[in-house]
Amino acid sequence: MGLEEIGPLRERALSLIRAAKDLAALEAVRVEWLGRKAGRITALLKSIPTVAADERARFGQAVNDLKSAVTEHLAARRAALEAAAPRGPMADVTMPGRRPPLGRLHPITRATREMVEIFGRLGFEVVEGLEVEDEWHNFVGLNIPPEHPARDPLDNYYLKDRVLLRTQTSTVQVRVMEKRKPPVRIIAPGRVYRPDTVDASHSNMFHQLEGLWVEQGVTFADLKGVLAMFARAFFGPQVRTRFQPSYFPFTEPSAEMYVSCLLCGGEGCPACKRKGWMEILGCGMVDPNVFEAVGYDPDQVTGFAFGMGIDRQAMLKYAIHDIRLFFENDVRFLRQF
Ligand code: 2U9
Repeated sequence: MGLEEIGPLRERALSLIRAAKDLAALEAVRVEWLGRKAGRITALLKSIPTVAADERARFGQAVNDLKSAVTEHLAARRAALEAAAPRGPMADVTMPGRRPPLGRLHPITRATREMVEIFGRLGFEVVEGLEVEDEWHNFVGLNIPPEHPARDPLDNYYLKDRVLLRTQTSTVQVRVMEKRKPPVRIIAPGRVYRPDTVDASHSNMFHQLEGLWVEQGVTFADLKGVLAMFARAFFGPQVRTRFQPSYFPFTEPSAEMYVSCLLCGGEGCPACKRKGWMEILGCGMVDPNVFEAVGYDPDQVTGFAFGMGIDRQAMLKYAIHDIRLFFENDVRFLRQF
């Protein structure tokens, strides 16, 4: 191959590079010209020692210039093709948009809102308070004496001396009574904390809804009427209610309310331990000591109070067997509500 042929070769190589439509075509050109084994320019480089001595230097120079030119043009073309290459599949902008998945309410939120709505129809106002409380509002104001087992440091999340995570939302009602004069008709939904060992029916954080109605002339009959109405509205009109004496430091007399079993209707089944009844809440007439603690005159007003676990009611209503499901954030569970 003579010196005079190098110019046309260069034109040919550069036009092939310009014509390469994609990276694969460009790579084919590179292999054809610069391939280590059979590249055309590689062959020319290898032939330099065989060229006549007087021509060799100029020929060698020309071949090396050719190699540089082709290498540079390959690199430039590669950069241009890469810049133009679409990244990933092209979007079809004429397609209808993909609907973003709509979230939904957590079953605890749903149950809470339903309860708030039912008590709202009876004139109860929603009040929220603090999750970090002092001993006075969590125990003393509720007539829970220092030696009461509920105050055991091992049964409470104490943050420091006399400050703890509330174990019941009653603290909210105490605060409202300190601030306002009767009549008071409020419900307090919210989180409470107890260091229980977690299992299918216990969580160290759960939700309560407590209520309080204080006014001149409020009686146990009002308590029964309000709570029976709640049970029918929340669980269904077929539900029957039963009250059974109980004891709480903050109410006197105290009771537990049972509803006819939501599964068997009262016949007796494994869910109600064959009793036909399920306990759903505690209640009672506010203890005079509680009124005195907040500055109400127990000779002037009476009131009733109640408390229930929202998680427990939601489990009964939606037939959920494990309280832990509420707090695991598994969408396969949450999607069902
Ligand atoms: C004031 C006075 C009295 C709230 C009440 C209960 C009975 C009760 C439990 C039910 C299951 C808590 O969620 S649970 O673990 N509660 O049995 N609560 S009477 O009584 C009050 C509240 C505030 C000022």
